[in-house]
Amino acid sequence: MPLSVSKIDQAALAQPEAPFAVRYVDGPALRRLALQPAALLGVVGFGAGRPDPLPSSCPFAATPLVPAAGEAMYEVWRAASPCRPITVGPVTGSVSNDIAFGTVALDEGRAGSLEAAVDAAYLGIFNFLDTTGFTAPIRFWNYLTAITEDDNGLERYRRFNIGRHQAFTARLRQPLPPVASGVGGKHGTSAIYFLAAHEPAKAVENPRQVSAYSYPPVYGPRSPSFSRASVHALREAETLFISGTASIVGHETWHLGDLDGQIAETIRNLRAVIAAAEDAAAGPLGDRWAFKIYLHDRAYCEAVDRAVEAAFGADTQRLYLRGDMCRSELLVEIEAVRHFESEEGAW
Ligand code: 3EB
Repeated sequence: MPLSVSKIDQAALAQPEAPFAVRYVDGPALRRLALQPAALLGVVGFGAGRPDPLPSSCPFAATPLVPAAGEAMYEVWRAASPCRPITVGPVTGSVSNDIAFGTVALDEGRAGSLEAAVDAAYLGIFNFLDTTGFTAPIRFWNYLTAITEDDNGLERYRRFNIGRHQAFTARLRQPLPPVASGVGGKHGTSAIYFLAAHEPAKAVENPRQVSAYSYPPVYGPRSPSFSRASVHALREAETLFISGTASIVGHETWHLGDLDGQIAETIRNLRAVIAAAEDAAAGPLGDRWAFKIYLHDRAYCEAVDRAVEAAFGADTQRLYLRGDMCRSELLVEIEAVRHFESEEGAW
C-alpha cells in the first residue's frame, strides 16, 4: 500500500516554526509586549495614538478606525527573528529576516487630491520595498476617512481606486494584486500599512465572486486592485491571508438591509475562499485564526460574534471595529489571517 499522509495528519505531525504572528491586544497587554521590542515588527492603533511604552524603534500606524466597544485596541505584528527599524521616504517600517512591515499616512493636502495622495503613498511603498529587498507585498490595509463621501462628483473610494491602480500599473511586479482591505473611519487621517516578503504569495480567488480587479465599471473608473485571498509560504509554514469579505455574490451586494442575511452570506464567502485556498496550498495551513471584523453599527457586535464563533470556533481571535464599508449598503465585512504559532508563551 502506498504511503500517503493526509493534510490533516500532516498538521498533527508538524508544527512549523512561525516566522511571524499577529495578536489583537488591549493597552495593558501591549505594555507587556513592549518589553520585548526586538520581536515587534509593527503596531497598529485603533482608538489611540502611539502608546508611550512603545519603543521609538517600533513602527506605529495610527488609523481612523476605533473599536466597536471598549477601550483602545492594538494589532501587533511580531516576528520570530529580530526586527530593525527602517524609514524610506514617507514610509516608516521595520524588517526581520523573513518579513517587513511598513506604514504611510496619506497627505491629501500636499498631493492636491485623494488619488494623487494614494498614488504617492504607494510609490513610497514600492521605494521602501526596493530599498529593503522585500520586493513582494503580501498584504495591504487601506483605512480612509470619509470613504463613501462625494468629492467633486466622484466618491472618495473610487478616487482611491484610481490612485492605487495607477501606482500598481507603474510598479507592481507580479501579475495579480495582493490581498487587501479598504475600510473607512471617522477619526484622524487616512493611512496605509502593509506586510512584504521576499517571495510573493499565491493569489486565490473566490469562485462565488467576480474578482474585484475585474469588477465592471459601474463600481468606478478603475476596479479595486486586490486578490480575495492568498497563501504565503515561508519554509514549511504556510499562512492564509483573506481580504475584507462581505455579502457580495458575483459583483452585487446581496441581502440589502438584512443583517442576518449579510452575516450568513459573508460566512459562506469565507468558507468558499478558504476551500479554494486549501486546494492551492502545498501542505497544511496554520491552525491559529485571527479575524478582524468591521461593523457599520456597533450594535451588530453580538449577532456577528455569535455567528463567527459558531462557524470558526471559540478559540479564535476576533477584533471588532466600527467601520464604514466601501459600499454603504454593506453592514459587515470580515478579514482573516490563519497562521502557525509555535511559541504561545512568547506573548
Ligand atoms: C468588495 O468585495 C468589498 O478596495 O482594497 C474588500 C476588500 C473591499 C478590499 C479594497 C475592498 C477592498 O468589493 C470591499
